Amino acid sequence: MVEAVTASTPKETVKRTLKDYRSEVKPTWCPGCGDFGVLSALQRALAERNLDPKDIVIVSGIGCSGRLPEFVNAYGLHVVHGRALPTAQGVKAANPDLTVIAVGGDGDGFAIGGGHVPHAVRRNQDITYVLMDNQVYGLTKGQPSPTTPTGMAALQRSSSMPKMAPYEGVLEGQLNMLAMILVYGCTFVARTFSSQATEMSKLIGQGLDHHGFSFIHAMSPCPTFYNTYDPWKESFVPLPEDWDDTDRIKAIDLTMEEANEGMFHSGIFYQEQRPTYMDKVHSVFSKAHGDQISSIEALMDQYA
Ligand SMILES: Cc1ncc(C[n+]2csc(CCOP(=O)(O)OP(=O)(O)O)c2C)c(N)n1
Ligand code: SF4
Repeated sequence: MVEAVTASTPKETVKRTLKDYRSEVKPTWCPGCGDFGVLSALQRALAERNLDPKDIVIVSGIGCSGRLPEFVNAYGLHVVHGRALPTAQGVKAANPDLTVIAVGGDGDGFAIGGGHVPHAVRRNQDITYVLMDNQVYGLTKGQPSPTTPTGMAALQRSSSMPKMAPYEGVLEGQLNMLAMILVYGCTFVARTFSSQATEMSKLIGQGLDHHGFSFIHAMSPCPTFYNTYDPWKESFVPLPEDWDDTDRIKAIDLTMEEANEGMFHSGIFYQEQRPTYMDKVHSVFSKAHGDQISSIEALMDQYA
């Protein structure tokens, strides 16, 4: 007997697999680049959530890492250097139903784009920012970035410091990205390593599930210009099992200790629930309009 299809009959759910999130463009990264691990971890997190590719927008700035959106079957925006976050916030504000992900490198995010980070964080838009940190400018061939360790002499062939490097290494101080993002007030902060694919995928997924701005510090080596695979394998340790991820001050302290001891913890440093920017916009809207106009969409329709 054929059952009648009614309005209440649930629609057939399409079960997607990993290949549904692969675009036709093959990655152009160097062999062994950590960004391959980040790409597959992100694709896996999307597949596990069975998200419809047409509802996903990935926004990137410029850099090797900035190429990532081309390799994912989803909407992608490859924008001006350092401007992934403002663009991603605009996309989310225009259509809050979309899953919006910003990606990019340490140079893109914390050098030229560094002024945008605190404002994206304090707005707490529901966006996931995957920061692919290789501690170097990869695309432009090996100049030091804001996260290159001070004194690093491995970049001595860098064209930006040809005489200095063999004697002193990198002269500038190294930014502590996680401490900064925690002080800015981020509502979800995690770190992971591209060689630990399962954990990276899990943490990116938890960032996607978080209602608010999530920051994933995805450490992703550049074997061509600054090969950190071996030292990072040694220095990555999971956060303690009894880690309290609701204590922001403790999380900041830990990032300072790490900087002194040359180690990295992986896992969720901090998380809390707070209203997002769009939650607040909707709340203001309903106070201002009461029952007269049911939604922002209805208000906009008046001008259509
Ligand atoms: C306005 C502007 N300034 C400088 C550049 C040159 N540039 C392109 S990518 C880049 C840095 C890339 O480093 P990072 O963001 O760490 O990404 P990676 O290539 O390491 O993934 C720079 C300085 C540019 N494209 N546009
Ligand atoms: S230069 Fe470095 S960051 Fe860029 S693709 Fe090659 S390995 Fe990756």
